[in-house]
Order: sequence, then structure tokens, then C-alpha cells
Amino acid sequence: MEEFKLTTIEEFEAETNKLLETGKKVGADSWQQRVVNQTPHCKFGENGVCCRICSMGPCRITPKAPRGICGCDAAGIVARNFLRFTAGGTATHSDHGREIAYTLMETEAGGSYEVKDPEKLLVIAKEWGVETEGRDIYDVAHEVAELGVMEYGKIKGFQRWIKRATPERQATWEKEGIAPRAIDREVVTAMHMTHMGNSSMPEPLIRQALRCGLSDGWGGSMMGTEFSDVMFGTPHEMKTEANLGVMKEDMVNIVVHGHDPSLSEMIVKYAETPEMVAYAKEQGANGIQISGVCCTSNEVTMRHGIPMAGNFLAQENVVLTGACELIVVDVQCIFPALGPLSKCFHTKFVTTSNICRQPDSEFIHFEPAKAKDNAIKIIKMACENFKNRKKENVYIPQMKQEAWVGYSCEEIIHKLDGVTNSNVDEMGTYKPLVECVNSGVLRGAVAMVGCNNPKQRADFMHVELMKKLIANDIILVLSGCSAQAAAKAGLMDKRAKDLCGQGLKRVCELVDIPPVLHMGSCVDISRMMRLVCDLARDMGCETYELPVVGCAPEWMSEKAVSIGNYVIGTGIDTFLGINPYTAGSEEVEGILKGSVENIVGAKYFEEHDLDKLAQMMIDRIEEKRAKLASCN
Ligand code: BF8
Ligand code: SF4
Repeated sequence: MEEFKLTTIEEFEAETNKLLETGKKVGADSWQQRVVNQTPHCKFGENGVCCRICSMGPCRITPKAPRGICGCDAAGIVARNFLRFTAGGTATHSDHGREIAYTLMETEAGGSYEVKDPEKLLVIAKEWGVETEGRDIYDVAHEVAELGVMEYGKIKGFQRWIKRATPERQATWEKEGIAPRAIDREVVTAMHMTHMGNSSMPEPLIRQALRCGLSDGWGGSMMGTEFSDVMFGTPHEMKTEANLGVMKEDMVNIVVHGHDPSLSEMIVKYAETPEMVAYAKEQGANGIQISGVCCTSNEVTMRHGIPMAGNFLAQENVVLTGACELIVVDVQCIFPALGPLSKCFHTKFVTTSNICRQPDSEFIHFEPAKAKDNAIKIIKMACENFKNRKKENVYIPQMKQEAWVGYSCEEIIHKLDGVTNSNVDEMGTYKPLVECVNSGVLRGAVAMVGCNNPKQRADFMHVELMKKLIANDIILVLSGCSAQAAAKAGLMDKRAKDLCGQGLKRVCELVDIPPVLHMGSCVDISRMMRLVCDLARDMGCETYELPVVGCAPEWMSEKAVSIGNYVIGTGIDTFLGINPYTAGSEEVEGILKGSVENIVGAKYFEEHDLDKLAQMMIDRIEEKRAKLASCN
């Protein structure tokens, strides 16, 4: 077997530089260049003290001008901006969940969309009080989907999924007035509160940010995750590969990018048919290679082992290989640069959603009811484009790593059941994991999530933090672009166990897992929320007492702020490597990094230095362990 070695960030960067050279030859622009043009950033924007929510402004806070024209101070402006940022993220994740619910309504036996995990559907139906006895599974699916869509605008009550949280968590949310109501309402309330002349006190605004975030994590995102599992299958362990070397020179390369699996599932399904493979061969290729970027990639890798070409800041790289016949996108995190960039190559850039219209793209409106026709049209377009490739522009970096993926909660339990074997009491629970944590074999866990961002060296914080944490016997659960950073580096190879402390290494060997577990896309952080609540139950403690923290070292999107709010709202401290435009108000920072703990039992930490950030997480985990030991 080939010797196992991680891919270093220096190696990533050297290959990226070669791709940028190709880019220069064809007159392409790049984010690396645009960052230079955009920096240094505006300080007012960076500190969150610029307000333009009414046309008396824009107002900017300085020591000489401590209030806007309406009299709002820095704390009010920063907190309003923070809430609007959150609302943007909640809306985005949740609308993705809504689209998935609408797709679930289209399911039919033998159709493009089917119920692949009826067991999971029946669990949800039972939780929601939907009659299942003697009914056709598709009738149940359609009723559950309709109830799901109604969660967005329900006239009273809280999100149905919050019943999955621990009773203590639910009680905290109700007591603090932050239990999430209708998802759309939480977003609208956020916009209403932040309109000119409404709230300008930080604490109420931050409470609404928590509530809005919770309607995402325990509402819209959970809808996206659960309904996708019902339709496309709950992920189970499988092997795949990651990094640009997964693209193939002799094949038609189709890259799927975005978030909503309704489209990418269809591309995968129909590209594998003999007709489409034959079509690719007629065009002179040896077949069709699908790979992915961003969360759409996470969705299809978790369920089908489709290889991951890269993450957010690598999206331009796939085009720069000169070997991408077609990049098809659905929604979110898609650079508007892709259109003009594709024009420098033979690449077709196909947009498919009215939510995401981009310049220099070909628009093929993707509708679940016409899924098959749409998918075949896109696949054929890619095949026909193979002949237009310019050989002199092709350079695919031969860099890839093996990765094990597919660790849904169900799969983690399934793997743990494999170790408990005959111990019936422990089957179907996290008890073996709990024992490892209690005994100190595992010190704790970090949920590492989120994007990459030019404000940090791309992927560096993710990968280096992971290496430090696993060496300290801390297991990692990952999602989003963080998961792809790990996979590209090789940390999802089971042989990465050799980089772990002795305790974690033993666990990896016993359970047969890598030390960093791919749990899916960003909406799948809802899986992590379930995991911590179920772990807390199995450990007999509250979520905020667990030696578990969240970390987004290179985050960039509004969605990440929404996530941060529901993660701390669920009682899990969150460590950030980038400030959420709140540095302009000590009062706001004081709440987010201090007194919010009195409300939800967890708070934000921020640190930009790698070593310090790693140590802060380790210290916090050890502090929680010490407290847990003293209460037991
Ligand atoms: O939702 S981690 S760059 S791809 S926002 Fe986007 Fe960030 Fe990647 Fe997925 Ni999440
Ligand atoms: Fe300025 Fe107040 Fe208007 Fe904001 S709301 S732009 S601070 S006047």
C-alpha cells in the first residue's frame, strides 16, 4: 500500500499558483487578485459601525461623531447589523430546506424522486403525529412534506423539531423567550426590529439573533437534512477521494456546485446511465466524471461517494484546470466570477435557480417535475463540449487523498453498535462513546465547520487546528467547507489515526473510523445538534456541560453567523477565527463573548492566532471535563 502522507497547505498553494499561471495566459481574473484590489477594507464596515438602513445616512460612528443622525449609538448599530447578518443566513439555509420539502411533495414510486429511507420518514411521521397505519408511504411523505412547509408560516407554537432537544434546552428556550416560532416570522421579526426607529438596545437584538438562528438549526436546516435523507438516503460510511486530482483528463468533467441536492442527485443519477456514458464516448471521451464543490459536493459525496474537487475558495480552480466541460450550480456560495472565468475557457457555466441568476451563464430552470429532462439536457451539453477543450490550457494537479465519509448520527450509532456487539443495553446509543469520554480516553469533541476566507490563509486554520486537536485526543466532527479542507489534506483517511494521541488512536482502531468525521453539508450541522442533545441524554448532563465546542476558524457567510447563534443557543461554545463585524462595540462584544452565557449556557470566543485558538479550545474542553467530574 502506498505510504500515507498528508497533503500540506504549501503543496495546495504551489498547485494553485500553477493554475493561476494558466489563468494569466487566458486573461482570467482570480479572487487572489481581487483581494489585493479590495484591501485594506473599510474600517467602518469592518467594525460594524456603518449604518445605512435609512436614507438620512449612511451614518458612521467615530469618537467625534458617536451617534447617527437619529441618535443611535455604536452598540445599537453594531447589534442591528449583527441581527440582519443572522437573518440573511437563517433565510438562506431555511429556504433551501423549504425547497427540499417541496421536492418531497413530488416523490412518487418509480419517479425521479422516491422515498429511499422509509424508516426515517416513519420516525418523522410518528414524531409529528401523522397517521401511518395502512397508508401508502407516498401519502405519508406528502403529508409530512406539507406539514414541513407549514412550519415556515405556522400561526402559533414553536418549531416541531425542537422536541428533539433535551427537556432542559427546551425549557431554557421557553423561559428566555427564544424558542423558535415560524421560520419566516423569525426572519421578518429580525427585519422589523432592525428597521429605522425600532430596537437599538443590544441585548434584545442579540436575543432575536439567537431565536432567528434557532429557527434555522432546529427548523429550516433540520428540514433540509431530514427530508434529503428521506428522499436520497441517510448517509452511511463510504470511501471516496478529494482534491483537484479527482478530475480526469480523458473524461467529460461535470462539476456540481451549490447546496440543494435536488439537482445534483439527478445529475448523478442520469450521468451513470449507459445511454449517457455511451453519449460521452460518442463525443470522444472515456466516460463522465462528476465531482463537486462546496455543500452540493458534500451532499453527493455523503450519499454516493462522488469525489470532492474542492471547497469554496477552490471553486475557480476547477475551471482553471481547463478540463471542466461544465459547472452546474444551484444556490449559494457561487462566485459571480465563474461566468466571466468560464468564458476564458471552453467551460459551460449553467445556472438553474431563480434564486441564483448570474452573468455570463446559461440558465436552465431546474424544476423537480421536469428533473429527468433537465438533468439529461445538462449532461448532454457537457458531453458535446468535450471536443471544445483546448489541450494547451489543460493542467489538472495530480493531487488527491482518500477520504471516508458518510457519518450521519445513524451511521455513528451503527459503527458504535459494531463495537458493543453483545451488550444489548448499549446497542443504539452513544454509550460506548460516553465511556471513552468519561474515562478520558477521549478528552472531548470539536465540531469544526464553515467556509474558508481570504482573511485567513485558505484551509490553513482548518487543517492545522485539526492536527493539533486530534494529537490531543479530541475527536472532530465536520461539515461544509471545513470537511472538504480535511478531506483534501488526507485527514479523512483512516490512516490519519497515526497522527492522533494514543486514546483517540485506540478509538479509531476499535470503531474503524478516521479521527475526523464527515457529517455532511452546512445544513447538516443540524445532525450535530441532535448528536449533542442525544449525547447529553446518554451522559446524564446538560448540553453546556459536555466537553464539546464548535469552531468556525475561516468562516465568511451570513449562514455561518446564523449557525453560530443556534450552536451557542444549543449550549455549545463557539470559537471564531474571524470577527462578525462587531468589534466596533464593546457592549455588543461583551454580550456575545460574556453575558450571553447567562441566557443559553454558552458564548462566543474569538482568536485569530492558530496556536492560541487551539489552546483556548483545549482549555475550555478541560475546564468542562473538570466541572463534569466534580458533579458526578
Ligand atoms: O453552506 S461552508 S463557503 S459552501 S457557507 Fe458556503 Fe461556507 Fe462552504 Fe456550504 Ni457553508
Ligand atoms: Fe443613520 Fe439612524 Fe438612519 Fe442608521 S437609522 S442611517 S444611524 S439616521
